[in-house]
Amino acid sequence: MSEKVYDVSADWAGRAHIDAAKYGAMYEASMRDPEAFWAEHGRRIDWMKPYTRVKNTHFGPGDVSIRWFEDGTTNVSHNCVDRHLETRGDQVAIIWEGDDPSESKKITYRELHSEVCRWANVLRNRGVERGDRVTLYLPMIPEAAYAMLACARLGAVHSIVFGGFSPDSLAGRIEDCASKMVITADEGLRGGRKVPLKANVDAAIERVGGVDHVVVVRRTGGAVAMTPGRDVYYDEAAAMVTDECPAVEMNAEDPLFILYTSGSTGKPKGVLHTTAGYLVWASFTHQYVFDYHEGDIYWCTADVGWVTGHSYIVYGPLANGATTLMFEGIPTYPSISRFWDVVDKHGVNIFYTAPTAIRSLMGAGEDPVKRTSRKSLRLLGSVGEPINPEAWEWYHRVVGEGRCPIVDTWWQTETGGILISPLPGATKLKPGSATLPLPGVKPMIVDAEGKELTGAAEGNLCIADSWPGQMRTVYGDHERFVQTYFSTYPGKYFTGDGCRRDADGYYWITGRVDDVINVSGHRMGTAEVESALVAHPKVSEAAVVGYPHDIKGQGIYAYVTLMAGETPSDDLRKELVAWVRREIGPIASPDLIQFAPGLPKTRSGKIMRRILRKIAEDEFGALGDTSTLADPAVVDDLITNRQNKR
Ligand code: 6R9
Repeated sequence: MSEKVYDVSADWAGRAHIDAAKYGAMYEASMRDPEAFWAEHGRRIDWMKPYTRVKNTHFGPGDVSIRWFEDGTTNVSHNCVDRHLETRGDQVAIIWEGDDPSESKKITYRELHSEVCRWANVLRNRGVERGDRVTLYLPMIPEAAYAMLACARLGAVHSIVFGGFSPDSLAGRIEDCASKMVITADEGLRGGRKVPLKANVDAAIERVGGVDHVVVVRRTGGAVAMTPGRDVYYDEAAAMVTDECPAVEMNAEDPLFILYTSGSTGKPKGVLHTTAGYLVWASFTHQYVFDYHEGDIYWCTADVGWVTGHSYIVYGPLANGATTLMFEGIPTYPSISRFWDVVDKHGVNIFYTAPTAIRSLMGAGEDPVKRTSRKSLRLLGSVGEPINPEAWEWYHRVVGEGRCPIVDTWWQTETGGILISPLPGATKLKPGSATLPLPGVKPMIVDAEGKELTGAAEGNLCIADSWPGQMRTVYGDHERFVQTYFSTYPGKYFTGDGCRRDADGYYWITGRVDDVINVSGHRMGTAEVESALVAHPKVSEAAVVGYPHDIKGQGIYAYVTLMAGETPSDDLRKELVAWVRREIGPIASPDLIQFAPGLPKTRSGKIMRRILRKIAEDEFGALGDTSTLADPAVVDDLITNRQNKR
């Protein structure tokens, strides 16, 4: 816990959209009269038919339904593209920086319009209509943004699957939302290595039916199998269509996209975001949190496969007419200075990344940073997991040379955009704290029984009322939405995060309190990894927990009980890691596997994860009450054979 406070500098307070007084007034207005506040701010996007109703939201008990601007109509693609043509048609919309530093290009808003329309026509010619689901499995190339905006233009609902997911994971997501079309590339390129995207799509489609069309972008030009009648190269299809395509008039509450995310139980949930509220939230938060001004070069290093890429590479920045940088590669290729080389090459002013990247670069020392200029940088951002004060200070002192404020932005796939964050011209910074709620956001800390804790307190983080960017439902399963988010503490949205509020009202997120682990800023459900492990023929039982990891934040620790007759070995460990990578994807690889003859269970057979977590965390003295264990001896064995002892 750091007690250091960084004041807002005078030039920031003077130049920013929002200073401390304005933040206070906006926050107060948004709490006093949300209707009036959002009636005003909803106008930041273009409407085809203006709304007359602003907020119609219910958190239960009973009715859980969330509607914003519900009688208005608009189109997201119009807002991110067409409406900028008159004022900034020749301004760069997207700077693309390839995996290889020799490859980069700039796409103006006028070119973006032409590309998006062409894409929309290719999709429409293959039967994509309003409401249809389209799965995207793409590398970080401009075509990812074109395809997203083309779906939005037609009113189709995109579901992006991160390119690091396995064919099985992809198949599950295609099936869950019944996509008839998949958009992919021949191969991806990351850190000089090829990713067989099209081959993965083929393998996924073998497992699920219903996909009529696969559109393939040529990225590497590598040879891939093409199924006649089903598969088409994008460039060949695009040559047959025009670059004019009207944007379909959509209702504010029509679905915009589905994004699958891991929870504590079951398979990943299809988080559903809708049209207008989402876009208002993405653009409002992008402008104010990053203090975006006309002409700024803005770079978010996320992948479009995650929500950060949706809201802060594509929708928020483009709705604001910004220049957004899209990076195909990784921070360490071809050298560990790559991030800062790209900053210098394109004159980046605003830079937004994840703590795990900062921690891994920190490990290589200051020289790779210091041999670059970085004088264009004005603001730094952090997202995905708590940033430890050491990494914060390094980011501030070394990367930002002490002159750039850091916005530590707390939010979730479910929230659509940032909810708790400093505003750089308004908020004093405390390293490690996400600081204060944005206007329109009402955080509440509750104890285990759901009682609200006021003042300085630590407990579970809920949000007491709706904001426009909130998810609307779990695709195809509204009951699961209600159960997951509104039943633990009835009448409140429960985030799944633990949180402390200090005497200044600052929020410090302490991490997940459910069975979700956060590996390098990516959410992983322990239940998913467990079910992958027990699917292996030699495994009888598995329990997975998180443990502190210097670079990744949390690592994946798996306790595995083998079938009778199987012998533990390092080879089997490797085999199980490879198995999980194949089942879910590389991001789910267990870091440590401990073979355990038995798992600690209650007499009724429930695995006592609390004990497994403590052992993985090396806190043997704090196992708590073990009197309900069916067989206390298993704990001694677990401690004796703990992996990676410190
Ligand atoms: C945007 C995103 C959400 C979970 C969230 C929390 C953790 C994200 C954070 C943070 C502390 C921050 N998280 N940002 N924890 N400080 N600034 O990451 O969405 O992938 O859904 O993850 O990530 O635990 O609940 P998502």
